[in-house]
Amino acid sequence: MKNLKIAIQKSGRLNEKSVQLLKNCGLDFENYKSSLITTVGNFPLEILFLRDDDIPGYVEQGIADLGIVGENIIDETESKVEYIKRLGFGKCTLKLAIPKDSSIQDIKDLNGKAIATSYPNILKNFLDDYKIDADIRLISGSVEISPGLGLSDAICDIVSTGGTLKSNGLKPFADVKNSEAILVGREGLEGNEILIELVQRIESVLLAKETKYVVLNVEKKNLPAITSLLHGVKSPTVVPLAEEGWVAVHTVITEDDFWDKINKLKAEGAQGIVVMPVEKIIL
Ligand code: PRT
Ligand code: ZN
Repeated sequence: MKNLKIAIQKSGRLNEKSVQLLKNCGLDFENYKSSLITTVGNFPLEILFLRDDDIPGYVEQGIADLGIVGENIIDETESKVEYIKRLGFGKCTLKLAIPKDSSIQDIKDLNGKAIATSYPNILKNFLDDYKIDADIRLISGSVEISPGLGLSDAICDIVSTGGTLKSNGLKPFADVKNSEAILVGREGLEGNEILIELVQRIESVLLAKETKYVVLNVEKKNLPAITSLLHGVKSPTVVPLAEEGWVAVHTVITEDDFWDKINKLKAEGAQGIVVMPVEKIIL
């Protein structure tokens, strides 16, 4: 079968995590910063290293079969690509922001105002939804300094921690779009066996990342209360301890309700709780 090609960011915020995800899928390749393309040794895949802005277009045109790129870039380039999997990293929000002392209070107040952004298409669609007619000024970098320079009344830019806005005297005003890294594919790739295998591996890596392996000790009389709190992959494993009347319980817990679960387990008599990372889960 013909190798698939996947495009990932060459350098920048998504590069490291994209490379790590593919490596965690068991793919063996050299991450040469200087080359544009590398071949995976143990899987029918080639990796293209590109600027993130070029990835959706390459996938749309079929030069790459797959790509890992921020949703913000897919939307801004208005590329026709298939969403295959949300990857849970590169999370950020495209926000409107205004100077701290701005008189703008409502989205309607943006009428006739100048807004600097690197995302003119997404912003235009957002403003159209609110029937706002603003002057969108395209700036390719350092958007956050434009109000201070008198170039705009507001900005529309990517925010993750909010630190950049704050240090430039700006405050977030409205969320335009949430974004995260997405695995996208060209049209017509459905049913491709290499893709199916790759997606299966990605899913097992993502699932494992959200999960912790937990071992705890509990007195047998408290076991029903403990097991009622746990599901495991199928159900928890219970093994006897050398000390009479005690058992060890092995299970997995998801990250989102981790501390809540641990506190409930402690309240029901769990002791010596050991938590370990999980590498992969194959359902
Ligand atoms: O060279 P290339 O074109 O490939 O990269 P790039 O410089 O255009 O993009 P890069 O590497 O900065 O970001 C790649 C992708 O990461 C983006 O398209 C988003 O999907 C995602 N992402 C996640 C972010 C951020 N977080 C982020 N914080 N992209 C940019 N930022 C910038 C933002 O523009 C602002 O300048 O970080 C600043 C704000 O950060 P905070 O933490 O101060 O709020
Ligand atoms: Zn870019």
